[in-house]
Amino acid sequence: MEILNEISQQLQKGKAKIVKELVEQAVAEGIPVKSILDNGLLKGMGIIGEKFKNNEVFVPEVLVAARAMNMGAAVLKPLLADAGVESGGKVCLGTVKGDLHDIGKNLVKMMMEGKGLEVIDLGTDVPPDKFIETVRENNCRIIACSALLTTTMGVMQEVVDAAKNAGIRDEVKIMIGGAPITQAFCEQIGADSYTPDAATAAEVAADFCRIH
Ligand code: B1M
Repeated sequence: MEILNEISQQLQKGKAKIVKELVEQAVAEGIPVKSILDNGLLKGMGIIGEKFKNNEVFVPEVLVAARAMNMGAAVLKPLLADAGVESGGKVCLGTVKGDLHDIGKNLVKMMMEGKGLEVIDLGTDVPPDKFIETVRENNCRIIACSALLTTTMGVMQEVVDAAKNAGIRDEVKIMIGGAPITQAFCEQIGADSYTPDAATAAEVAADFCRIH
């Protein structure tokens, strides 16, 4: 669809205001929210990612594209929430220590809230102890960690160890995700779940909290 292509193009140029307006227009035209997300916003971000990898664009361009992505996603957020779903459990979510990538984490948050879960968003650069402290203070049932760097994914092992050391490992499910994460890594560090995308993460989290 032409408008989805336009969203992708404008996102790549970092035109946040235009992206927001185009997303609003796509919603008004009745295009499914998931399609706007996948074929507009995420498609554009994927192309920027490839260009970043190939040194065709640099950090400033990626940052403005990320801002456009977040503004477009914010329009979709209320539409992802299932009306009338009661809060079914608390999730403590963050990008791990040393890692500042938050676009995937923000999507996970949106999708989880759409499933009726209450998400405590700790932001980025979150040390293991902060996850544990938040679980204790808020009685969270899930710790959800995101990492985008191969140099920070090891912090997820520290989160699992910190939960064990704090004596709360049996009370909390630990979910992990992010581009470098795999099922094998999940098993290796003793986490409970790896999911490849935000929508699946929300489904698994809802299952852990036994709400559907
Ligand atoms: Co960064 N960066 N970056 N970056 N950046 C990557 C990740 C990289 C792959 C680019 C590349 O070289 N090809 C590379 C990592 C290489 C590696 O580790 N092997 C990289 C690098 C090297 C860096 C810096 C070191 C660059 C530098 O400064 N020299 C630096 C590190 C800063 C830091 O964190 N300490 C850096 C900085 C940045 C920006 C600040 C410029 C910006 C971040 C802006 C922001 O997040 N607010 C940025 C971006 C945007 C990217 C790319 C281009 C896009 C990432 C993204 O947002 N994707 C990325 C290249 C790429 O991925 N192709 C790259 C879209 C997002 C929706 O996907 O987060 O994967 P993602 O989320 C997915 C799934 O992974 C999943 O759900 C989402 C889909 O539904 N998911 C979960 C995510 N978390 C989950 C948790 C779950 C379940 C699923 O359960 C809990």
